[in-house]
Amino acid sequence: MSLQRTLILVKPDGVRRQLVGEVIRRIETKGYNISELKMIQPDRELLAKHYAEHEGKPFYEPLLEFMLSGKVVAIIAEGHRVIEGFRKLAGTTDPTVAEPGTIRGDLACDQGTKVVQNIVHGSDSPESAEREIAIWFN
Ligand code: DAT
Ligand code: MG
Repeated sequence: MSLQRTLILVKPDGVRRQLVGEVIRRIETKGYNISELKMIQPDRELLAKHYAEHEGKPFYEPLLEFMLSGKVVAIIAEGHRVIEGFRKLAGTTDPTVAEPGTIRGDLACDQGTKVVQNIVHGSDSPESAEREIAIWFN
């Protein structure tokens, strides 16, 4: 068994809607271990690094504005295949069509905003996870 780490964020919509506990509950009951956790108000510089891959896309500016709109809970979760496992728990990007049973499918829907607000972020590969953990937890 090889331990893997992933970076999970409860985004400002999740914090505003008091879903932090619900997201943590789903991570823990699935069987993953939370090794670090903090609440922070990210600044633009941190978010530009985190979302560098999306720079230039039509939703990039709305995405940064949304992520700047409130506090975020940053979590490092550990477990065997946790990157894949949390992405599955989160559901697909568009919450309107995310499967019921997933965080996004159960707790969010598209509100017609310029950027999709979907409660959580989860790293998508081991390389992204290590890069993102370094950004959020120095
Ligand atoms: P994910 O968060 O599922 O990894 P992503 O990395 O492609 O998705 O995009 C980051 C966030 O940007 C995503 O959670 C919601 C928003 N987003 C992505 N694609 C979008 C689109 N086509 N229109 C509006 N918002 C979008
Ligand atoms: Mg992504």
